[in-house]
Amino acid sequence: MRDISNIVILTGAGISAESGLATFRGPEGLWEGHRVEDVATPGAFVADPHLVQRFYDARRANLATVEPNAAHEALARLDAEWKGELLIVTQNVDDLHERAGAKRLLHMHGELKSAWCLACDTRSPSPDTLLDFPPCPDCGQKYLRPDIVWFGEMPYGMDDIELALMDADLFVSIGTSGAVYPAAGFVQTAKYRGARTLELNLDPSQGSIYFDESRMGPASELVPAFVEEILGT
Ligand code: BV8
Repeated sequence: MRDISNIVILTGAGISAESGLATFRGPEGLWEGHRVEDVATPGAFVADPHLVQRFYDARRANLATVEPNAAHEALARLDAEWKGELLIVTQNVDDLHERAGAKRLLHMHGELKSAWCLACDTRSPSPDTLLDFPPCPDCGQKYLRPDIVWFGEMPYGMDDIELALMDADLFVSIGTSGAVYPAAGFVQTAKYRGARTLELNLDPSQGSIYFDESRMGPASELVPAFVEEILGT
């Protein structure tokens, strides 16, 4: 881990699993019998807006019942103490990284706590529920949707992510199955540019073959140990 200066970290649902938030493709990966891929799409929102609003209302409400775990806390400590470049790219739409204190953070798939007005295109803090289409705080019209990147929509921050991957000396993937693109392709970009690549995951992911090293186990154990190791260098 010597001569590491620029680090990019990608997190997925697995880092929040020990906080009690369900992952997508684990046994509990369905919601009211719906596959997430079927609910998290613009088509689903047009076809049944109330079903989709209920899906995100339930997950937004759930945030109040969970806390960051040792893995989120360890990344926040790395963020505070790391003197080089660091970018934490999360696929997660929960707010556990920020509640643990992470600052250099990018939500590439949006956030449950943000709402997006389809009338005036502004983003604003989301009300607890969007089910009854409350008025946009900016334009007053009633076209708020969850500020979440659905399948078929362009993830946020791709330019910043690509730039960070170009300069990365170390790319670490934590708690993600490697099932969803373009996030699942970041390891290959980093590797191509000469970065070391490390995976911390409960099980082998679809992208494990691309990593120089894969450590299997719970994030609450692997991530604090990794942060100790990297800060010790
Ligand atoms: C786009 C918000 C293009 C919704 C989500 C090739 C290239 C580009 C695109 C595609 C492509 N092939 C297919 C596509 C389309 C699609 C895609 O990838 N589909 C998949 C299903 C094949 N991609 C897209 O549509 C993306 N957009 O490509 O746009 C474009 C171009 C031009 C113009 C316009 C558009 C957008 C994808 C974003 C979709 N939105 N989330 C919501 O959250 O409700 S994705 C969703 O999956 C979540 O964000 C989630 O984070 C993400 C990935 O899942 P994971 O986080 O990995 O979670 P999962 O349950 O799968 O795995 C958990 C892992 O944790 C497991 O490995 C487990 O072992 C581990 N784990 C469990 N417990 C622990 C643990 N690890 C450690 N400790 C533990 N305790």
